[in-house]
Amino acid sequence: MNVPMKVVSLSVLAALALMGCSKEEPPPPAPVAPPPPPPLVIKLGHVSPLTGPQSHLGKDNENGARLAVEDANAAKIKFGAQEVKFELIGEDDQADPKQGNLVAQKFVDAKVNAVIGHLNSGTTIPASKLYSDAGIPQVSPSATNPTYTDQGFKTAFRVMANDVQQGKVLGDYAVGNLKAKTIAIIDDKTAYGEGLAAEFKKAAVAGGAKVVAEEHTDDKAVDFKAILTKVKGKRPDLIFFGGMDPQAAPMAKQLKQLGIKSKFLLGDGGCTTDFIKNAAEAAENHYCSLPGVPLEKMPGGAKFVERYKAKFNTDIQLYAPYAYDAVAVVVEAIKRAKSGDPAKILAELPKTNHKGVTTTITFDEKGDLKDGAITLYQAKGGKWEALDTIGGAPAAPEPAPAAPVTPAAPATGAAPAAAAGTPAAPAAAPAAAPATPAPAPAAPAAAPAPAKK
Ligand code: ABU
Repeated sequence: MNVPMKVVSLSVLAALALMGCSKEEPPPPAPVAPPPPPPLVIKLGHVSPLTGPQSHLGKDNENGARLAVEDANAAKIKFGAQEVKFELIGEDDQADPKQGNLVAQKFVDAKVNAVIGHLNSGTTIPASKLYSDAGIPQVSPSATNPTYTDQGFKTAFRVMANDVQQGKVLGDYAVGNLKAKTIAIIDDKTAYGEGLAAEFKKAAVAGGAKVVAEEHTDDKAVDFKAILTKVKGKRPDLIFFGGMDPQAAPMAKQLKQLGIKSKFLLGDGGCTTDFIKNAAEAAENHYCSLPGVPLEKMPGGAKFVERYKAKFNTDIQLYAPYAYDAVAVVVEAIKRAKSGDPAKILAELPKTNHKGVTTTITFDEKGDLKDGAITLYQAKGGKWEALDTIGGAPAAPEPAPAAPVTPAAPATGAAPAAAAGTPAAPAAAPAAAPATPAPAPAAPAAAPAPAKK
């Protein structure tokens, strides 16, 4: 019995010893960082015509917006520890007001944080009521009818000059520069075409021109021979068309076929790469206007052209840089708000002061671009050449010539300051940037006239 008792006692002692050891505090666990919160996804609705005659313009807008969203995501914006991810939801409104409202309702139901669009005034204006009712910020890159921002909606903004400005410039130019005394006006009965034609007429008549014909078509028509034959009988010095390039290009061809020698003047809807391509030799010498400065004079124009072409393997049609800027001002507002809440974005948008691709963007109290410019172009040798730019941000003052400096002998052997005795570098004034060869027809070659008021 003794031996087993000894064994038991030793076992008990060993167990107690072990228990004594296990009473020691275990090492504290290494601190584990809490997992980062999931990214904040900000949904930006983009809407333009992606099917139908204006699909090339709609795609152009969407491309510009996509590039801006890519850039915003590449910037890896964070609110505290939370990463912000921007998602572009692209929709097609077919340039049709009814379809535009359906898309707008879809965006409202999806609770998008902001809308970029629509492209057309005819869709932008009715849809803006839905966005206003839902408190969703809307920035149109291209809708130019003044009604859009005249309605008093706190949600409505645009990043290009409107048609009150554009119509006046066109009317003044027709009378003052093109010396038109008799004018025929054709429009496509859309909010844009009709509105621009009305503003053009106001200015042309005020300048002393006589309107000898007023005709209307629509934004699906391609045969204008009946209208043009009537117009021909009035022998106008100039024909103005308020509408888009799917109509403007065949109209130019038919003008030529009918032997009509009148000057042909278009607004921005006809001032496109496709007008030149589709009207071909019938485009030659015709005129158009486009809100903004020529692409190669935009602050970020040259780089944008390069990136756009590299990414989409096509030329800019018209509004892509404006769509880029429209996204960028929303992204900037979101950054300032540190929130994707539409109400907070809306509180920030009026404070916008954004150095964009197209210009420095600030808004007036209605949501219109301040200091918008309008540029006039003429079709020459298969591209739009800039003639003159009216308005725009005041040019930066010329730098004062640097006072002659006698370089002092450096006391320490350091190289003299590089600026000593050399003229000061000119301030970066976008409108004064040297013209570069136009890579896209929408980016015409050298503009002879500087921006002026
Ligand atoms: N700005 C011309 C094309 C777009 C619009 O309908 O206003």
